Amino acid sequence: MKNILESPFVKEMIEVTSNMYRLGWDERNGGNVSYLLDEDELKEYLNLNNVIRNIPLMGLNEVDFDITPLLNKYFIVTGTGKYFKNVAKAPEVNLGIVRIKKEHIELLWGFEDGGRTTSEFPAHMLCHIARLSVNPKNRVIIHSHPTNTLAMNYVHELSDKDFSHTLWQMCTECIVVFPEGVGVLPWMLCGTVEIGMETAKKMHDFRLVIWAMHGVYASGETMDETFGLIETVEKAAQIYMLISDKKQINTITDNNLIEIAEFFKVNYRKEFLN
Ligand code: 2HA
Ligand code: ZN
Repeated sequence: MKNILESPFVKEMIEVTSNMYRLGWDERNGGNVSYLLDEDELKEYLNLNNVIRNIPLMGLNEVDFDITPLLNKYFIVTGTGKYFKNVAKAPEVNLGIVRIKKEHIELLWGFEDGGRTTSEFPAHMLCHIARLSVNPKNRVIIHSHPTNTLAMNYVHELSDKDFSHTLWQMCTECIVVFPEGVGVLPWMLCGTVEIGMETAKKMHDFRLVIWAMHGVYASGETMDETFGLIETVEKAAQIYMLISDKKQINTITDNNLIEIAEFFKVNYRKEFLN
């Protein structure tokens, strides 16, 4: 068996959580990450017949929604109550590798202090199901609390169209990075299946969904793509927060946006232009 602490997926989890902590996006136990793993790759590091213990699905039951699309799939995921700050120094305590079953999840590695998967596990699983239905290559869901994106929620209209349009105008390349725009949910109670369902609905159309006054849910085929998406939205929101109370004399016009999108050949959401 290879050493799991040297595996690319554990290293990527450490890198992404450390970066998000250092950027100030994930204070205390804020944020969570889940990453769909390839069984053949995982087998090189773990005996998959060795179940350490079962963990309840935490709000996931057949009445809530159908977990079937994820049955027997493997995820590495951050733990409930765990701090991103601590993942690098104790990955085997702050992270877990689980296999999804109908009635519970099986812990195969990690959560060594008796911990369990993030309280946002229902939302993560619903988002994986939604993204896999539109892109079978999707593997990553990240929830985070990026500072300027949250700040912007307090001072900007929260419709998908208005919010996306403003973000596109804040940096020239935004429309290339997220041509579909972003989805925005109103303030809702977190940790529930309901917010997970609403997020998943929007994830059919957008890779990134904002939870107003709370944070973002982002998805992607790789850790880099997913992190880069949050980073780009956050950068745009930062520009907005730097300029929105100042006299603005220049802008990126809708014609400019069309020009960029056409040059880079991206399929942007045309109804989000004015
Ligand atoms: O898990 O960010 O929304 C900590 C959170 C919950
Ligand atoms: Zn949160």
